[in-house]
Amino acid sequence: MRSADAMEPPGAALRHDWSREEILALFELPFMDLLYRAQQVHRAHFDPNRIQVSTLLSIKTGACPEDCAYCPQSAHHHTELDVERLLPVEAVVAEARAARERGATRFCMGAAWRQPRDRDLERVIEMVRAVKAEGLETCLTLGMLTREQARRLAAAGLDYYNHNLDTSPEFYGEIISTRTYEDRLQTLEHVREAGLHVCAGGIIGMGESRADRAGLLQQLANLPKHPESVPINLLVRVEGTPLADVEPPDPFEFVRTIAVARLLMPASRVRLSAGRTDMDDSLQALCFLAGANSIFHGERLLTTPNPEADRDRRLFERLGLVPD
Ligand code: SAM
Ligand code: DTB
Ligand code: SF4
Repeated sequence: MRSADAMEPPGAALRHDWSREEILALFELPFMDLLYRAQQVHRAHFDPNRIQVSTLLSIKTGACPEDCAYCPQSAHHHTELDVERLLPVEAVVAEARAARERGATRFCMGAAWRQPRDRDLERVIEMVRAVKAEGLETCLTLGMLTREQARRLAAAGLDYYNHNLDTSPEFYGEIISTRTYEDRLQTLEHVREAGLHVCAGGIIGMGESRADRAGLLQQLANLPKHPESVPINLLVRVEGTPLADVEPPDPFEFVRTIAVARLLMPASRVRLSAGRTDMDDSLQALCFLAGANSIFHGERLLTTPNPEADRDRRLFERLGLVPD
């Protein structure tokens, strides 16, 4: 095993051969050393004062056949949620325009599907074309994709596809039973092969161990190519889901996870994703210091609240952060 001290200096070639032990050694560094290293690597690849801003919209909400234990949209759980069919294209475009006016550069559309039907994909493709025409980058998260579906989306001009691994292969079975880890890896392969940018990350705070957090990051970093975007979500605990009462993680452990993601995937955007409403401004600032350089902006994620636009604007001002 290589010790954490024997790592390459910032700016060295990207690696895809991380062992679980090496990653755990990073997690175990004294907090100040870990953050210092993460900040060094961050500065070697990015302007540390700039941040990418995406906005999310749920284009089809709830009644999902999958049983993801964290998710308010699963039909297996009893949450208070207004189920909504696939939105009309015009409604999506209106939301995209509003997001652009609030400073977003990427518009991410999410659907509560196991996988899209080809018929639904037609309308989603229209959405991608229309949102792009508004001058925004596009991202979709629709569940599993076949090779052919990924190709069709790429041909339509889609920029990013989000598909999360969520957790380690070992813990995965505690969270989802209706699709396998291998299914998820296969979708990521189809997305990559189609030439789309990959957005893949996971969720912290589901009762997983540090070894599981290391396992998630190992899977992401050891993909043949690092995802361009790595969302790290703090579980939003929603009443009616099996994870509603899980103990929240130590906030510093969350920051450590961001820092390790930054060290393993130096050139990727690490997104401080769900869970910001449960964080105060200092904790968010620590996440940015640890290497997070992307957020979801706007008062809703897919179905749960996100910080108010004004609060984010003030936070950016106080920290001197400039949206990309
Ligand atoms: N149905 C598609 C799928 O699962 O791939 C796309 C939408 S799904 C809501 C997108 C991602 O949101 C999930 O993979 C999960 O990582 C994240 N997510 C869902 N519920 C969450 C929660 N309560 N807290 C944090 N992240 C959550
Ligand atoms: C991601 O990693 N997080 C976003 C996005 N990708 C699709 C979704 C977060 C969802 C949080 C729960 C909700 O609002 O329903
Ligand atoms: Fe369905 Fe996606 Fe929620 Fe899982 S995470 S229940 S697949 S919407």
